[in-house]
Amino acid sequence: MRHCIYPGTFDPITYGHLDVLGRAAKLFDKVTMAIAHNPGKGPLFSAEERVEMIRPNLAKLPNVEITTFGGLLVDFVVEQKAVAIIRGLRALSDFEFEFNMALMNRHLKPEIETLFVMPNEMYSYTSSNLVKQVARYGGDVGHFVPANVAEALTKAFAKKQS
Ligand code: COD
Repeated sequence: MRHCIYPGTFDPITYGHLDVLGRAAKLFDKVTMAIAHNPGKGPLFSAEERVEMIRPNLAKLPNVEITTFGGLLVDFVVEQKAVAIIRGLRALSDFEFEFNMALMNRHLKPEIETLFVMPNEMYSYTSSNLVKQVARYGGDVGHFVPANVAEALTKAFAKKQS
């Protein structure tokens, strides 16, 4: 069984992430979405909240599982008996960070491949950070994230202001 890991912070998940996930699910027998706790990034949502937000959006992808992880990504990939890491590439600006991370992961575990997937170009300017900025000031993010995520963003920012 060909199994890959799609890791990220996903704070929050966007249609761009889901586009990449759908493409990976067609290529592999099994995809595990791995939500990094990533406290260093100061996420708006806890890892558990991110999982709960993503889960309803996986209904049409029966070969996708979701979980959280801490520690080194490559250790998690080995523990899961997966063969590859999937990452999304939106534009040239993603390249340097992704290139360095892929080479470091290869240095740590040469047997694990990193594969890059391009989302539909309509998502090339979507990012979790921009979505959060728009939502923070009351802008409509419905074009970029599923309805349950837009709702969670509205609630999270309302709570921060109160
Ligand atoms: N369209 C398509 N892809 C997108 C979009 C979009 N609109 N937005 C983002 N993406 C891609 C990103 O390029 C990335 O591939 C993926 O979606 C997830 O993005 P993020 O931003 O949610 O996730 P990151 O980049 O914060 O994830 C970083 C990791 C958690 C993978 C990394 O920090 C990690 O591996 N941490 C564990 C510790 C470790 O092993 N560190 C050493 C790594 S060398």
